[in-house]
Amino acid sequence: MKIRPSPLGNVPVQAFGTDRALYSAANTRTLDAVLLFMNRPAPIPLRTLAATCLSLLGFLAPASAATTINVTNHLAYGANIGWIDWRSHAATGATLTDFICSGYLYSANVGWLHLGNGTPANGIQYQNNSATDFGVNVDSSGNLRGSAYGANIGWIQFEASGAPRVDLCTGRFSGACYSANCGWISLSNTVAHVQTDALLPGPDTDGDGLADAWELQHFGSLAQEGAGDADGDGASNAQEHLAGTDPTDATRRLVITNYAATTDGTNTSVSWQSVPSRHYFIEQTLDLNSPFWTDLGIGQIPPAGSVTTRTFTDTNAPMRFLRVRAVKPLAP
Ligand SMILES: [Ca+2]
Ligand SMILES: [Ca+2]
Ligand SMILES: [Ca+2]
Repeated sequence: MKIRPSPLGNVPVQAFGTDRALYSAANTRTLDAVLLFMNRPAPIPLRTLAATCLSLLGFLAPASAATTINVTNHLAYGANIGWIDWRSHAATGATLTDFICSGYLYSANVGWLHLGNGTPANGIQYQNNSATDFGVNVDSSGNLRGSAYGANIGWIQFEASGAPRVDLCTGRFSGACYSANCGWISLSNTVAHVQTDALLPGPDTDGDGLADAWELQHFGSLAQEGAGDADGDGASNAQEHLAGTDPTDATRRLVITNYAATTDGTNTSVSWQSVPSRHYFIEQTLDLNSPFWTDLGIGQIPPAGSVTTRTFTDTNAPMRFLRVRAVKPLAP
């Protein structure tokens, strides 16, 4: 097996420029908070109004192209080839977006491994049907699927049998990928694992606040605008983009689906639609005329499937308003 004497020499110069262009195009944007109000039970001493909202947290553009892999947790392991570094280089190491991986891994024993060039032909994900459109994709559940390539060892498959995956809330990898020449490569074991600090949104070339890949996946073009509401469900395209919901499915949006409270309002239960890639906060205010929203005290809530429910107790009050806020844990 040939070992390359100068690994950096294998990294095309073009890859640096491509990555910079890719991640500098996203724009800062704002978002109205309150999306929906639920009917409050009446008459009761404590009147509670529930709402959902989205957070802008973390949807700002990263300062520059760089690997998203964690400084501490960046090593995979193959019994036949040893350690593989996913943070092989600060600029060209592995980078993850909501849709794809790109960049280079490095093994002292087999050299550079390419995850993909970051520019899939269809603008969404690699098709893995040609030598110019290969790479590893990230699906909406965090599964890593596709093919990486090493000049010295050939294709490395990310497929269901090894269940390679990134946790969309923690960034931690699990499972394994497979090389016909080198065997299984574990992304997580008892002494090391790979972890990404962020899932980047990818480019927004038309500057409408919607990542291009997200627009293309859902609409097939970049014609939609953030302020539009393609499925007419009351949540704008931009709001659905932030909440991770389907902008073409009127049954899916960040919305409170069930609410219940005891007559004194001290015991309350709230359910809302949730997605795997978002965490949630329940916030309250006692006055909608000059609302000052505060966390209810539960803290950040991970999703529990397509619907998440929390039951909580609180003191009595003349009235109390609740809302659910979505955040993307791995926003850059
Ligand atoms: Ca866009
Ligand atoms: Ca909508
Ligand atoms: Ca929708």
